[in-house]
Amino acid sequence: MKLVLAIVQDADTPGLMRSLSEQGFEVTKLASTGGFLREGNTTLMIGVQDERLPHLKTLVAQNCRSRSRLVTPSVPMGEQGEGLVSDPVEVPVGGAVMFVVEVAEFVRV
Ligand code: 2BA
Ligand code: 2BA
Repeated sequence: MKLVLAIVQDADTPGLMRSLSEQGFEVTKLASTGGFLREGNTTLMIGVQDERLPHLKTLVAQNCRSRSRLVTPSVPMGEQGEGLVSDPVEVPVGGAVMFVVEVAEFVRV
């Protein structure tokens, strides 16, 4: 068994949760925050049998799309040179980031 930690964008979460549920995957949903953008995202914990892992990855890929966000880098006061005044930069986000971890034991008491 594997534990998949999937970090997905909030906008993709309802569709992905629906697909996972329809396909019989069990999921726990956590509200999370990206360390770089400091914006909300969603972390899904999915305990899955090894043979179903490829199917899970396909569903995540189908439901999560890449978007770009404009971010204004913060330049400390007094360090702004001519033409360097915090031009927004485009940052790609997603589709999704997945960590796949070996599960030593799955216990339900
Ligand atoms: P954030 O940390 O808010 O990052 C959002 C996007 O900003 C990232 O998209 C990446 O394209 C960019 N980014 C992140 N850190 C950067 C940096 N130091 N310099 C330049 N650009 C940077 P994704 O890679 O698709 O990641 C989406 C979210 O997945 C991240 O949100 C974070 O919550 C999580 N994540 C990604 N990689 C991770 C990792 N190695 N460990 C834990 N969480 C991770
Ligand atoms: P929920 O997903 O809200 O599920 C509540 C209960 O509904 C489950 O209890 C189970 O009896 C039933 N259930 C869930 N998915 C089902 C499905 N596809 N078909 C039929 N019945 C289903 P528990 O098994 O005691 O799980 C309690 C909570 O633990 C779950 O809440 C979920 O948050 C988490 N969980 C359980 N197994 C998981 C796994 N493999 N991966 C991630 N989270 C899991």
